[in-house]
Amino acid sequence: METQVCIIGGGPSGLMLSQLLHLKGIDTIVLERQTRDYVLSRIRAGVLEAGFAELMREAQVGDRMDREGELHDGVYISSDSHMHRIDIKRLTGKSVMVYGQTELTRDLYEGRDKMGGKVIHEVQNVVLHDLKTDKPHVTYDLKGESHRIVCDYVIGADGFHGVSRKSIPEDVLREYEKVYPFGWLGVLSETRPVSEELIYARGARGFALCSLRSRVLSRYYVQVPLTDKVEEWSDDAFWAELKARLPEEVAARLETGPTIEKSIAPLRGFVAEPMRYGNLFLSGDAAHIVPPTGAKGLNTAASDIYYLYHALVDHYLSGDDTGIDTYSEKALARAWKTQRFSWWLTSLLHSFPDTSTYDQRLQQIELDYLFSSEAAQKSMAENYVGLPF
Ligand code: RFL
Ligand code: PHB
Repeated sequence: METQVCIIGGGPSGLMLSQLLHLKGIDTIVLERQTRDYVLSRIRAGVLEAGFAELMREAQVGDRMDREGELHDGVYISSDSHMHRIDIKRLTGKSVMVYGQTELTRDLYEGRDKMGGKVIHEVQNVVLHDLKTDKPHVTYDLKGESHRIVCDYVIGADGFHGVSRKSIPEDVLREYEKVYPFGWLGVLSETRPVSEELIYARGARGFALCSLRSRVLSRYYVQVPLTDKVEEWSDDAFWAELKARLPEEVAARLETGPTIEKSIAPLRGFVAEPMRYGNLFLSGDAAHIVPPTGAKGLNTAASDIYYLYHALVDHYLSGDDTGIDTYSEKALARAWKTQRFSWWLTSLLHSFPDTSTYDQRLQQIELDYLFSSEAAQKSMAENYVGLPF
């Protein structure tokens, strides 16, 4: 088989790029290891930056998001019993869109189906070849048969555990990593959200987050030690811990019920450089991971796609390779800024084991400063709503 752009990974970044390029007449094939149902069963991100929502509309898959998603103009930060609202809309002129990754991925698959996009599921043993040449190729197995795709460019959109990043020689790739000494235990429950806007809560017992997917579906998280096992957390224990970390008046109105999903995700910051090797371009989690505080993971994947989309359109439609040649530099500059923001918000709101009293006081002072300074709030708001692409 032949195509112009072979995309490894049918997660949100791979599908979005495929959809956008198709609309400009550029041919792509997406190779995905899992079934579609499996990809759609993953509960992940929930908050989209304004720029991402715009990209969904440009990809002609934004209608349901605009109908069912919720625009949020602010976010709460609580510290023990004190609640402070950061007025994102007033400070930046923009809002964020609350719309789940599951829904957005479903919309992208439907968009691909409608346009006859080529997405091949359940591929195995994907191997990238000749990346330094003008005609790289990708081999894979499907139902016991071997296949080969010849292309101009390979896009590594295959997540943190994919093959693409590992195809870059060790003496070229540099990796930067920060592993946090805790994880997030998250649940989804068919209950009315405790707050119309998200609450990021810092408390003596650790961090908690109140988020939502709709008026009747809540998403909550609590910080837990890495040694905790999800099976050891009963629903009752989860609700009790969440309540203990929220301001009393919020805890008092928390609606509880059976959880329909429960999982623990470790927190990590990771960046791989460069994001280009020959004619392979990495995007999204294949190149960088952030801790979920601040909801930047999926949004940073989207900014990579924005740069790649424009770079490839300029190459194919105008013969201009500037975007291709500057992709790694531009994407990394923005990805590092989201690392900084996620690290800052994580450091501000979590309890760190073995922390000194000096560090605890500094954390409190940093929060006091945020609550009292318009400039500090503006800085937080501009990062939360999304830095420009
Ligand atoms: P994805 O979504 O991981 O998709 C990559 C796709 O590639 C496939 N794949 C392969 N396909 C072919 N051959 C191979 N060898 C392959 N290896 C892998 C995989 O099956 C998959 O379908 O990466 P993408 O598209 O870059 O999107 C990134 C986002 O998914 C990610 O940044 C966010 O979900 C991160 N994240 C969160 N971000 C937020 O902004 N807010 C959140 O609340 C949030 N929660 C989370 C998260 C990530 C999690 N992970 C990765 C464990 C919660 C979790 C549990
Ligand atoms: C979520 O709704 O899953 C969510 C929201 C905000 C975050 C992380 C996760 O910072």
